[in-house]
Amino acid sequence: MSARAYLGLGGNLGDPQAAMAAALQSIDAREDCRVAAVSRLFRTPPWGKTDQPDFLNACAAIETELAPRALLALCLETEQRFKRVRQERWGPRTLDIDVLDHGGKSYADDHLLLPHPRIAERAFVLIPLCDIAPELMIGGESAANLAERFAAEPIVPASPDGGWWRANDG
Ligand code: PH2
Ligand code: MG
Ligand code: MG
Repeated sequence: MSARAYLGLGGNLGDPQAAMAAALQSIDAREDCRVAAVSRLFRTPPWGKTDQPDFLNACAAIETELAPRALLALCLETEQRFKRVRQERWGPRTLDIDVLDHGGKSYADDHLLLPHPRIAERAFVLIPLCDIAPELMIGGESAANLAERFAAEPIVPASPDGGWWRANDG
């Protein structure tokens, strides 16, 4: 039984676009995962710890046979694999992949809470998510409704469409 899951990707160190693209290609190459849709890339101001470079962020829809915890494990493995620059001591990161939602279900264990509990606070997640899943319900509200509050945020498209992650080796 496959489920539609949503991932949030980001990075602000090294070449985050290349790291995110390589990560999505490797996930798509698996038998048990298919990348079904990818948002545009967005340049986003740092959230939380603000004295660090802007991030690039995107969201992806994955059709997957993996259960929530197995998908989390894949995301963490993939982060490790495509981190090209040594992690600095605070904040900045080359590649972060978060599970946002898995089949619209609630899930909780010691390592994973779904839907991701901070989506509604994060313009850098909601605005990319609206490219691919404006109707996705998060805590009783659609991604599109939640994103309206962030209309004034300086979150700028950094690619014309969602094709930025595909290999361009012809
Ligand atoms: N990720 C963080 C902390 N802050 N800010 C933006 N704009 N984008 C991120 O992906 C991000 C962040 C920790 O995962
Ligand atoms: Mg994160
Ligand atoms: Mg993370």
